[in-house]
Amino acid sequence: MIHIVVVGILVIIMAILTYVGANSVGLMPVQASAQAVPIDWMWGWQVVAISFLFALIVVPIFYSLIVFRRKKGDTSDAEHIEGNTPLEITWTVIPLIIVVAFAYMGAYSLGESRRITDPNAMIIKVTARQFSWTFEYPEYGFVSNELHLPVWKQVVLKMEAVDVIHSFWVPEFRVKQDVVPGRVTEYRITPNLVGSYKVRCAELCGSNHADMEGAVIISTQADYDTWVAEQVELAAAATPEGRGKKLITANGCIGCHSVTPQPGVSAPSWFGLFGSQVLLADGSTVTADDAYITESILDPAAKEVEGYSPTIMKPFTLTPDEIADILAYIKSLK
Ligand code: HEC
Ligand SMILES: [Cu+2]
Repeated sequence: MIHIVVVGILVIIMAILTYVGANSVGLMPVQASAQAVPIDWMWGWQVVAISFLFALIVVPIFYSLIVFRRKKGDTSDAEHIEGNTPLEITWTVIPLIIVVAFAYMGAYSLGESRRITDPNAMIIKVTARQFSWTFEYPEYGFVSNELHLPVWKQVVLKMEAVDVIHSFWVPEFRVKQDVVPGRVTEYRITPNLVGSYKVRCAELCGSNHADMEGAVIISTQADYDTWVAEQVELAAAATPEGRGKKLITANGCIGCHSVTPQPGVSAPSWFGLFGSQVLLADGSTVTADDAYITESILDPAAKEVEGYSPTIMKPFTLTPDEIADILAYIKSLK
């Protein structure tokens, strides 16, 4: 009897030490989503159960090894015990209760993590491929290889893979979701902690699976808005119009021309120019099409616009690509 009391006390001490030790090594990364709360709650109880079971096994083993060691010169056999019904019922029923309780807690925390749904959640499209992630912001029409999210705003990721099965996993968010070719899977999260995290692929997907990472940045609404504005600007600058707009500034065209309905300083406005009828100095008209605009840039004096001096604008030497970009920009002015 005394042994059972001593072992019981030792088990409790060992369980507490294991629990404190397990918690102090930081088994989990920081909690960065509202959905992580119910998951961490369940995980907390699992650490309690693990610590107790560990102590329950290890303490009796070491206690027996030390206290019931065979004495020197003792060659007798140990006592033979066969069957103990109450003990067998106990060690079947208690684990059964624990397993059923954890099954319930698992279902409950999964439900809790999905219950938090905001009908106005922001939607972002995620594409997974060997071996990278891309994020499309349909609201703004740009694509990024970093996932930026404002804190405390729910987001729904609509995810699709182009090749094989991947899995979207940000440990700090706790939730994980497979990304499957030919099917759109959803991942709903409410980030709640500003910081930089990483998305990893959690489904072995090929030779560089381990490098399939992407930056996930949770920022304040203001920082997020700044980033969105930058991306919108970058995306616009990457189009032919965007490049054309840069070229007309770089070449000084807007020093004379204007892009609003008002005429420029000493030259016609480009607003609504494309497709319009331009009155020339000799009284004839010409349609402002690709050919006319191209000619006007390369050889401004070829056709004299009524009311303007043909000698003000010097011919420009621009590559066909640059002219195409400028044309695209002029066409967009309407
Ligand atoms: C120094 C002032 C000046 C600059 C700089 C200048 N232009 Fe002009 N541009 C004019 C004037 C003046 C006219 C009209 C005279 C004419 O008939 O040739 C004109 C005419 C044009 C026309 C025909 C417009 C119409 O309404 O029919 C186009 C197109 C044009 N310029 C494009 C450009 C581009 C592109 C650049 C920069 C790469 C540029 N221009 C730079 C003064 C300028
Ligand atoms: Cu992958």
